[in-house]
Amino acid sequence: MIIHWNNIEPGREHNFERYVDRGFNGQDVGPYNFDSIMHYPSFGFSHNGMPTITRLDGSTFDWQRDGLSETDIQAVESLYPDICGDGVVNPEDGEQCDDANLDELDGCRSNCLLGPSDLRVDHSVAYLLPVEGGGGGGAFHDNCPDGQVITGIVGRSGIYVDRVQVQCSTLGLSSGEQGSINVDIEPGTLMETHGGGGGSPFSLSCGPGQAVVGFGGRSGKYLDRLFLRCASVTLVDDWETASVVIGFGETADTNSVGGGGGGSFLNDCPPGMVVATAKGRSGTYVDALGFNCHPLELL
Ligand SMILES: [Ca+2]
Ligand SMILES: [Ca+2]
Repeated sequence: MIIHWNNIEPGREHNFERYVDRGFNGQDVGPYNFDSIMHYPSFGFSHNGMPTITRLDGSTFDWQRDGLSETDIQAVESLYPDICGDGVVNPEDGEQCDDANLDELDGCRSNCLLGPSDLRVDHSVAYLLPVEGGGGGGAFHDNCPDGQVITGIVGRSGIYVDRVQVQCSTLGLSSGEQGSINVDIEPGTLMETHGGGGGSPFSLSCGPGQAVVGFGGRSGKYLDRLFLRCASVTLVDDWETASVVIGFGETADTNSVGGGGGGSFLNDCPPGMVVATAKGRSGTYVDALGFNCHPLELL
């Protein structure tokens, strides 16, 4: 191609210098590429409406800004042979996969590591927290449906906790910003009510993205007082094992409901587990309440 120096806007000539003119050791890949996304159009930086660049035969051309040309890609690959996102798996560069897309949940993440497609509660493993309260009333057992965890309790309370109803929520994953994976926790099944109609209504609810990981309060013959301990569930990249793992944020307690009788208690799930089962006894009041903790599992 030919550079027409007289047509270039004064002060813009440096845009038309070759790397050798600027004292750099350059490297050419493939034939001269008019179709490169980096190429100026014929009238770029013209100060007089005449072309600044033409082909050798004097013809003009437009620029191409739709995407990388084939030769552009070859040039980048020759400079950076192991690229995550080029669709080629380069194991020697630590890539486990490379599907060249931004879908983080199709099994291959945009950082070229294998990734999860779903998050579930493993009900086959349970850690039983104590049942707090007395032995009156009839037993109940609330298992959140498959894939759901407990995120709150609504009910009624006065000097005791009169009634409880467990809120289960679904767990899911979605692609987040800049290659991250979001854990989505959305209200799911509201379980059956247990207890009587005394007292006034309350709602104890974990914050967005949080699940119950413990409970505290006071108890004696009945469940006197109750609060829930919540933690946010996140996915974090573990660079040591080159994988994504489940992480838990700091815990936060809900406000507490009920009276001041009985003795105080506080029961936490082991690290890494969340509450997905409630159990207890109820009649006129909630006589007793406890929970089971279960591990979360990435699929
Ligand atoms: Ca690659
Ligand atoms: Ca992908």
